[in-house]
Amino acid sequence: IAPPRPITSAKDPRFAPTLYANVGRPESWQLSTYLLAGGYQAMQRAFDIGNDAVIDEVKKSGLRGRGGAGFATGLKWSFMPLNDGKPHIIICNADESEPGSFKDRYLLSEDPHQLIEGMVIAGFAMRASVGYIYIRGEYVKAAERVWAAIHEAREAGFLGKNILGSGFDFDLQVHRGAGAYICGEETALMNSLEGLRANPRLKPPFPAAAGLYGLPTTINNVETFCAATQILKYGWEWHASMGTEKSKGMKLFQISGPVARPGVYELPLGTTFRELIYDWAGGPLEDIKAVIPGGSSCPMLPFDDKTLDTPMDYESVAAAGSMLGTGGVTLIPKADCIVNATWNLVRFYGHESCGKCTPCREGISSWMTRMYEKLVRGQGQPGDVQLILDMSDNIGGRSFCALADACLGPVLSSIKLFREEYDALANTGTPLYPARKRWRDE
Ligand code: L3W
Repeated sequence: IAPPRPITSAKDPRFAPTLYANVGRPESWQLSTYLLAGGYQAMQRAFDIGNDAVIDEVKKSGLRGRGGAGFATGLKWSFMPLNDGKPHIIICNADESEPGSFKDRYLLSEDPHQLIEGMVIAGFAMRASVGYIYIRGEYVKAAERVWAAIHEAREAGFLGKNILGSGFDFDLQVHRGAGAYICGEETALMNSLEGLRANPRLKPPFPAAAGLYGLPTTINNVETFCAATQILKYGWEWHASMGTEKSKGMKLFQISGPVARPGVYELPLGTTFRELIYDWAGGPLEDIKAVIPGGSSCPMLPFDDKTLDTPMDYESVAAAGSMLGTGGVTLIPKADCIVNATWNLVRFYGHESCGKCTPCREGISSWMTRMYEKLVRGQGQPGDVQLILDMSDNIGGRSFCALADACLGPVLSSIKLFREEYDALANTGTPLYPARKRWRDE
């Protein structure tokens, strides 16, 4: 299929989304609509070129995992053992729960066949016989749409035995979570799928060596599987022609906070924060002081020219002192109390900690949460900010999984950027800016 013309800039008038091409179209989630838009041709192409060529194609495309870590997808797929005689499993991590991330939700509910096609392609490449889609419990409509699409795909012969006469057998199951953020951590997700408490497992072994039920398993994010569909549809060269040298392709960026047009924007990796915030999202509605670049666990950056001119790719955001994560950009208003805004996130992580390891259970769920509560209630004391920093020293890098470190992202960056707001609360009990009303307070 002739690829859409690559987009090199957010100002490019040839803007042609692919991942979100069907989102917003009438009945976009139905098989008939998907087929009219060229659906399931990528899968046929995968069968034509063969398993190893599919992995090679994904490697050459430069696709990196879209769930937050940015790990090379083709490399991850190539970790799956060959001819080991064991059943292979693939899992779609659709437990999107990171504050500021809401891109997968619309892929699931508006274009479930794109995901199904990507999972068949991945399953074929990695010699898997079954795939599980683990959907965040709150995404009720998305789960219903995905289930309905699976039934349609089965009836049409796109899932099941001997798909389209290829000799490849593959089926999908949906599993709904029950509202716990930790289930998005890949090893906790596998425990949850097995019916166990969702505690993370030690890595290594990585899932490709011992995953679900101890079998070779590969877990990818929803957007990653959908990108694989587009790569097989239009070819690796098309994908590799967009983005930057090390961060290739299109990405779903999300923007929330006081902007004119919050939402999801499909843009090339390397688009600057300025282009996203001003050209696409219509600009801020009030003065902004900080930007969370990629989901709440990514450290805040100051809202200044340097940040605005930073390209949103994995390397540039890391060089600026944060992470691209899921591309979930959140703007924090100048007139909002930063301590209260950070407390909102600390409460989230404290509530979502699984409690397995001491640094996270005692450090985040208990001490950090209580310190912030004390500060925002005006009961702080001089020395409290230093105590938070000392606690962070004892938590950072010492927890079993990334959740505790994720909480320290906003804590440490907000203290570094806005120390005077913390000191004012700790020393006088009065915030420099009044706190915004937060839904948790209601
Ligand atoms: C084999 C090796 N496999 C790494 C695999 C690993 C995993 C992937 C990435 O966290 C981040 C987190 C959040 N042999 C391997 C290997 N792998 N080395 O590669 O691994 P890792 O450990 O770097 O990251 P992770 O545990 O997947 C994800 C950040 O993303 N994040 C995301 C937030 C939450 C959501 C959500 O709710 N949807 O995305 C935002 O920034 O903080 O750092 O598959 O097995 N040697």
